[in-house]
Amino acid sequence: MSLVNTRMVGQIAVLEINSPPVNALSVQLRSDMLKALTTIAENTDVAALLLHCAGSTFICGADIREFDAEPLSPHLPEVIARLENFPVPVVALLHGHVLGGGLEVAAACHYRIADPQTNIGLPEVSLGVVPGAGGAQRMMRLVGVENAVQLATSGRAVKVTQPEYNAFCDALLSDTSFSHLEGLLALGLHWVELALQKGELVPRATANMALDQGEVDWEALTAKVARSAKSNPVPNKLLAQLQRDLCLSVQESESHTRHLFLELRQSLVAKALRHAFFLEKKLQAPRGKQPLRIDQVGVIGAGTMGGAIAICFADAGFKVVLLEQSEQALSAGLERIKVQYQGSCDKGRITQQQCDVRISLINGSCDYSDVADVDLVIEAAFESMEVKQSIFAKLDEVCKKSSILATNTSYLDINLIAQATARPESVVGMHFFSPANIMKLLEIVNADQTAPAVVEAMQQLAKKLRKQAVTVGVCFGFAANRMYSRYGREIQQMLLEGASVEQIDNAMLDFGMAMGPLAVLDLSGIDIGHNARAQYPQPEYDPGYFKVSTALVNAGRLGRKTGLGFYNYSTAKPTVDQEVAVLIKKVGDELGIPQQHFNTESIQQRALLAMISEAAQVIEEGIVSEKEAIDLIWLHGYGFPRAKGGPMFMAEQYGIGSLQAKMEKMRELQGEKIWPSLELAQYINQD
Ligand code: T1G
Repeated sequence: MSLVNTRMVGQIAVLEINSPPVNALSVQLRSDMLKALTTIAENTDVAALLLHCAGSTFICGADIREFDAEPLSPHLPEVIARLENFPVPVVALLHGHVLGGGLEVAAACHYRIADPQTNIGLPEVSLGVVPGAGGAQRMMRLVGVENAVQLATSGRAVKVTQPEYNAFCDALLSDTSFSHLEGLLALGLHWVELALQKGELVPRATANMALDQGEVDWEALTAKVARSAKSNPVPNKLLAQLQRDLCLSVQESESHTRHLFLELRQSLVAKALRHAFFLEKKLQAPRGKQPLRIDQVGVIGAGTMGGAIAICFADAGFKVVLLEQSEQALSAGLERIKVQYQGSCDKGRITQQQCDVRISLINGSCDYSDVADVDLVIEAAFESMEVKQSIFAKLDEVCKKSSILATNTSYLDINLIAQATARPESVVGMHFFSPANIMKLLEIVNADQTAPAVVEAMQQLAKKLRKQAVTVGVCFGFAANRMYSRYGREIQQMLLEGASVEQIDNAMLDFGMAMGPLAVLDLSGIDIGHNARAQYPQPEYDPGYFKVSTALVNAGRLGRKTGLGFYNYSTAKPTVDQEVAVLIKKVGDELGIPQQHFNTESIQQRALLAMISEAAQVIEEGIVSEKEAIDLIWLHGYGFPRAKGGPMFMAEQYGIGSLQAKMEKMRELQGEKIWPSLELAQYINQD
């Protein structure tokens, strides 16, 4: 069955693309488009061609699922050339998302008319490739060199109404302007009819349009792109090529980017970024399921986490009751929220109206009866079992029977919290990551008696909150913090074995982590993890187990909040503090830890090995039901470099043989309990 339909409306040939869910430019669609264009071109009754898409969106790019295989003909540049050189005017009618190859198709059409809500973008770099069919070059002629380069190197989508890009469209269609017409297609057809009557439409190739080079500060642009690209080398590769090719014709420059696109498709970075893309899609909540209704939400605790969680829900349009023990704590919490929103407004991230609306959605209270009718309560109080059990007993008493009771605990046993209620089936973990309104990761903790419908409702809710959710079981630190704690253990062990603080952090920054692990500890507070671990017996088989943190906490070095941690924060720029090196050496000597030489590579390998080892155990114990959850946790919870795909993706690159050998060596050095022998083949793809 063809993925395109064609029909005549008066003198207008309508070519409708219909390839759900996102009209991706698969080889079949490319072929069907070319066949349809050939037929239409032969029809002399045609005065203009209107190209549009059925469904919720225009073309969202090439079919990414085809990137693992050799590219098949017809290739997109053939479709682009046919559209650009079409004998009659071609008008693209745009809605939803116009991304990648979809934007390249639209830019090759002679005119573009759009729904004002349309997003346009060239996200190729976020997939480790570059626009392979002249999108950047044609956009330079439509919206100017700098705007086009920004769009192509950032990978971020923008609204067609954004001033820098509104030259892209010849008209924005909203039914207010044509109230008598039903739907976008009718608006589009009417626009083409009027333009034809006025003789305003002619075939015009974007590639032949003049290029206004303008004053582009390439040096500043290069620095800016490098900063935002983080571990992804592709944006700067594209920038350099576009700068080099500026004086060439679209066709010449396009052939260079095409070559780069084909080269990059099979690169490890592109494979890692594709892995991350499909990971996120695979684990997102299934569409169309009718979950339990959640309109109003209660949040217990207006501290840093509670306030940020309230913001998450208000950002998604939920009414929130924020409950605190005292008026003083409540007004401090509400004030922080106001400041946060006004800050986002002052930075232009939200409008003043959005700011006011979201603040108005969050109502404070010190009276539990105000959460009696909410559909979901999220407890974000002090991390103590006693405190949480008393809160849940109270909630069980006051909340309506259908309310779901969730806890944001990051370590504690949710089964024990649920036992404080008569409705353990309605108790679930909703573990946000700090700052909760920024971090994408959300751990949904499925406790022993949590009802499947409650878990499903939380998965659907996560989508509304624009979170990447993983569903996990109950254990110390659940999946995420358990793995991060194992990574932290290995980091501290390497400190005891002679690696320096700056060596460790620089090695992990070089690896592409968003922050060095010791700088992260200083930011979140060294005492937080220390106090959480203190509630559990220390493992005898691991004498160095977080002994460095213990030593710093005992020395009053809790991190940024005390001005001293692994670094010294008395100056604007944190400095390395010899006192810490002395403290660590003293602990290492007392424990008789054998010293060894470290370099960037050995630190990175050892850290990654620990991540993979703990991940395999988390999968083996069924704490996560899908192994894909591991990489999603690291990418969205701990700033693992996306261009490396995640620990499990990297494990596949390393290969089981070399991993087993490295773990065997560590087991000989540190023992089975720390480095258990694992059947890695069960968890790591080798195909
Ligand atoms: N190819 C294949 N499948 C795709 C796809 C694509 N381009 N985009 C989405 N899907 C699948 C997705 O996996 C999911 O599948 C379903 O569609 C719905 O997506 C030559 C080289 C468009 C904003 O990078 O950003 O063009 O889970 O759940 O939330 O120069 O999808 O149902 O099985 O995300 O409404 C550039 C990627 C390609 C766009 C819609 N294009 N897609 O979000 O739905 S490179 C992109 C998105 C390129 C050219 C180059 C989002 C979306 P399933 P969804 P959504």
